[in-house]
Amino acid sequence: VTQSELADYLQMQRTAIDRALELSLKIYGGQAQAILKAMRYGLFPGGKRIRPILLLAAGEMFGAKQKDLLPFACAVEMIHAYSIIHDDLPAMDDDDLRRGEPTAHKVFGEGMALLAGDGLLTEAFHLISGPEILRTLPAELVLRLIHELSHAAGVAGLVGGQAVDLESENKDVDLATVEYIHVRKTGALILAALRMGAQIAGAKAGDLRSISKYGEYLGLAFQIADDVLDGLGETLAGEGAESGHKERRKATYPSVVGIVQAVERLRELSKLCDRELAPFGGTGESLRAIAENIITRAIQDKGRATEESIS
Ligand code: GRG
Repeated sequence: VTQSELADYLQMQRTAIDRALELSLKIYGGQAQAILKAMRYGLFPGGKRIRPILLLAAGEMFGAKQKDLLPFACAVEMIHAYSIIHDDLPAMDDDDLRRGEPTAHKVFGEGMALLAGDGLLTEAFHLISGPEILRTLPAELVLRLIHELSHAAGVAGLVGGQAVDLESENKDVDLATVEYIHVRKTGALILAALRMGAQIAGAKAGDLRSISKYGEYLGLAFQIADDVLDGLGETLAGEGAESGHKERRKATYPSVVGIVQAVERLRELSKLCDRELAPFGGTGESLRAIAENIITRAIQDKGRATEESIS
């Protein structure tokens, strides 16, 4: 697919996800309006929506209907939104800006931001365990999906990765620790999204294994690409355009192995993603194009900068 076809595809999926997210919070009324406003602030306008898009792409690739996938896609995005709200709090990354706008605690106060994150995390599981889901999917499958998602969100995933990240601040860490953090803090939810989509579609065990491998490579590549694009190998985390005043040293791939090695690792991960998708031929095209878009953008950007500095 061309870049413009991919852009259209991503936009179409984003529109479907946004609509489903809107509807999922409409069920609450009355006194909960203040907390709902803070939760919605974390969700809208949102970012790239890459995790729910990956869930839809993996599910549709194996023939699932979008309407069966959407609640799970929303749940994944709600967990992402919660993690961002909490990550921005003064006790964590202490950021004033997110996606160019004031962070949730700057607008609603720390208490309400904390609750908005708690609300989104809880709502994610409420949404995918409701009676409407059980009308279309077998309870055993739904239970497995809930188990996988909570695994990715918990100590084995987001929370565990974030904890080691917090402990590693301002310390010299090795590459193994950086990968440990990335795989959990960033990779786990990406992997879970892909696996959930494939399982809702009833993908065969071998196909699920390939998608999982692709997910592991993409999850790691996503964080390395993010750090490479942020130039975190050269500057202190938090010094970037978004926050402006924080001076904490963060464990990143480029800061440990250097930008050239980080870009090399991205190239390697890109090949590995392609290798896992090759057996699917044209059916795997959306996942292939998404990986290429994430990885190649960072390679091109930094590759150019590095070549210029060498020559
Ligand atoms: C348990 C109190 C408590 C907090 C936990 C789990 C957690 C907070 C934070 C995990 C955090 C985190 C921010 C991971 C970073 C992953 C990452 C690369 C985020 C940026 O993702 P994008 O680029 O963002 O998909 P957009 O803006 O597109 O949504």
